Amino acid sequence: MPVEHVILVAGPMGVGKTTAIGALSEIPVVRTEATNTDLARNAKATTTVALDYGEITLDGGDKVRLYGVPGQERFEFMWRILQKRALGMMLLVDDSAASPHDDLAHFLDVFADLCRRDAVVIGVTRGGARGVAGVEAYHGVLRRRGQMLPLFEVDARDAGQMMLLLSTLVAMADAPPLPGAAVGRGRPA
Ligand SMILES: Nc1nc2c(ncn2[C@@H]2O[C@H](COP(=O)(O)OP(=O)(O)OP(=O)(O)O)[C@@H](O)[C@H]2O)c(=O)[nH]1
Ligand SMILES: [Mg+2]
Repeated sequence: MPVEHVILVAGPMGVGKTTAIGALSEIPVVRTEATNTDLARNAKATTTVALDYGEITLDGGDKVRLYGVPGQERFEFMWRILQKRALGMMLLVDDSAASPHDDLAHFLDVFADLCRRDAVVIGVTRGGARGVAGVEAYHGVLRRRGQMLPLFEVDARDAGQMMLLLSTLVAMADAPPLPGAAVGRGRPA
């Protein structure tokens, strides 16, 4: 019988969360944009101030409710509440930001509940320039933290790439834990 899943899309301000939900959703995204009052952090004109919402039906008929979590730090209380009821999270990190490795570590700390459940996939946006070495550096961050989470370079505007992230997450949630596995459930090559 088809079931419903809640999946969060999280990451720093301006990383591409609303864009990613728009790329995936089969309904018009319910957007909650307002004028950005934190121009020092990010020069974008508007920012998400409550949850963005989109929906997608998977091949087997399961419905995914996608919630875009506002990226500004002042919403951190909301992040902590939401992760309790989510099946998993797509965490986006902007490779062109000032300190993207610290951003990754910070979000993995805040969403520790989901990480403990191995229910997180990471998408690195605006990469490209640094190529394989750039991706390897993120794997280094995860290794040092003892967290083997799937990580992909993505363009949040690309529905196919975002679908790969989502499918990976759903497959991880469906898979039984590996016997004796302390961390992670494998990652793509
Ligand atoms: N080059 C590039 N641009 C992107 C990508 N994803 C989003 N953008 C652009 O970046 C800008 C910000 O994207 P948003 O989707 O609003 O970012 P957000 O994470 O929802 O931002 P907040 O809600 O303010 O936290 C938009 O102009 C997008 O078109 C990406 O993967 N690559
Ligand atoms: Mg947004």
